[in-house]
Amino acid sequence: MKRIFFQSLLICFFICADRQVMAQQGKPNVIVIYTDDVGYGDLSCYGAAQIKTPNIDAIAANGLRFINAYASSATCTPSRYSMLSGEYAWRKKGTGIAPGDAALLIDPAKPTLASVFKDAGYHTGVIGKWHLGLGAPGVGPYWNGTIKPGPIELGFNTSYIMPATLDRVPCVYIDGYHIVNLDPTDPITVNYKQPVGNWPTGRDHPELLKMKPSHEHDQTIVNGVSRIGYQTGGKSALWVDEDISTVLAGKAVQFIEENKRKSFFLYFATHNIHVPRVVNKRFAGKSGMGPRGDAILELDWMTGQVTQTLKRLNLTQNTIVIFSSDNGPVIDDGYIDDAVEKLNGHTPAGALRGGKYSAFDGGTRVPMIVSWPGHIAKGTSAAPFSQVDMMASFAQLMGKPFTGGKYMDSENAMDVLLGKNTQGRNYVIQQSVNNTLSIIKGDWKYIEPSNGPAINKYTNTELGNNPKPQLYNLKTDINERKNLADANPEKLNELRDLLNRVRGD
Ligand code: NG6
Ligand code: CA
Repeated sequence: MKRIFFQSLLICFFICADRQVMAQQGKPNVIVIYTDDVGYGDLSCYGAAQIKTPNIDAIAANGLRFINAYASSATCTPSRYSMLSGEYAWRKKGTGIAPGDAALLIDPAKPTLASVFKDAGYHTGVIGKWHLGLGAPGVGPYWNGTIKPGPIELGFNTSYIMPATLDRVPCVYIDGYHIVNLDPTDPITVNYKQPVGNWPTGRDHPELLKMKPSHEHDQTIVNGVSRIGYQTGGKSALWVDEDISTVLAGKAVQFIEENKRKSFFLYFATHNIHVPRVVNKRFAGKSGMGPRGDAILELDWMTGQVTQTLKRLNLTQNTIVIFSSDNGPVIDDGYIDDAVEKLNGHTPAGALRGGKYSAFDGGTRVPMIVSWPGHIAKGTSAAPFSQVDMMASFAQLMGKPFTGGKYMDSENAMDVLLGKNTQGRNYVIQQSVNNTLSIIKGDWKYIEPSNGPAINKYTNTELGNNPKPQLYNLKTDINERKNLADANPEKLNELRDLLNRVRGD
């Protein structure tokens, strides 16, 4: 009798456990591979002929490749802010390119892309570039102690990040609330206003540099590369640029392995292909295009580490992978790395005008690939998509759709991501580095008048600023050459009014 009871208990346990697994299988895992400064023309699946990105291309071959997908902004911080918060960054002051010691920019009291998943029972993680500030408002990060609030307060269970950019101090990883390998007897000091300590700078000691700055980037030297900002102390915690791809890919693989039996969301924010482009020796010199091309190869390898892990763990069918970029491409972004000299006919922005920082489409129209085998038909989507919609889209998928105007900027575009809706967003808004806004609706794009500079003198990028309103027909003029503002005042007014309405003017 007793035996039968225990046997039935055991059978019941297995049935229940199985049900649980089934329930979890119904919910796909989600991985967002969010790259840094990868342009519309930088991948072979987007037409690049000089460089091969087989692992990224394989995602595209098995998924949906978007040709009208947009980052919200032409620089990193505001694009990430918009994607993770569901609110356009230009609604909040101080969300431009953040210094390395900025305080947390996203309000932890509000839902985020991460909390959408966490609330649905997912294990959530961020690995890689953060660049959204850390620590309390007005205080900032407490480098030598507990660094909070940060990703964890925004809904990430796991956080392994680099605080800002590759070219900004402090050059350390943060695991959870603490700097990795920090020796308490060698505390870290960071300053963005004045020199601290006695570590050499690129300005005073160019002879110590293995990669020299082309503009700015001449402050504290770490690992033979001078950065933006001053740092002293924390020697044992410093990252080694050549190893970052291995470290971050390793963390991503570990995250997937550890959570293979749960539903998980991973925001994998790669450091590639931002400057300084100091790749692992396995990739150095391999592209024939200098460090920028080598960084693309390294990024492709990192992507392959993720997709191969999914395959090995039999998770490919149950995982949505989204691959995209935070802003358009830049060639010389501050270091002498042969990027201009070795372009060799490669066009990082493809057929688009401008690049990173720009109001022209090169600034924000980015590669975006979505795959979920068995659920998303393979192909190309021309539907307009804005990354600000990720949050409401995944809230919908999680069965907790947003209602009302509380998240007014993020709209549910899940059917667009799944390839079921080919119309896409009614309009897309873009923000340039100097906050010039543009709006695209149908074939038309309006760039509001701006007295900002026409060219970024450092990077030699056309910024798209013009004191006069600009109106382009992207269908017939993808390169934004023929300003039709005078010829088509009705369209101009329609788009300007729509932009003003969304902005709340
Ligand atoms: C700019 C830096 C650039 C890069 C960028 C941030 C100068 C002149 N330029 O201010 O090198 O670091 O900030 O890039 O300092 S982003 O992709 O993180 O937005
Ligand atoms: Ca970027």
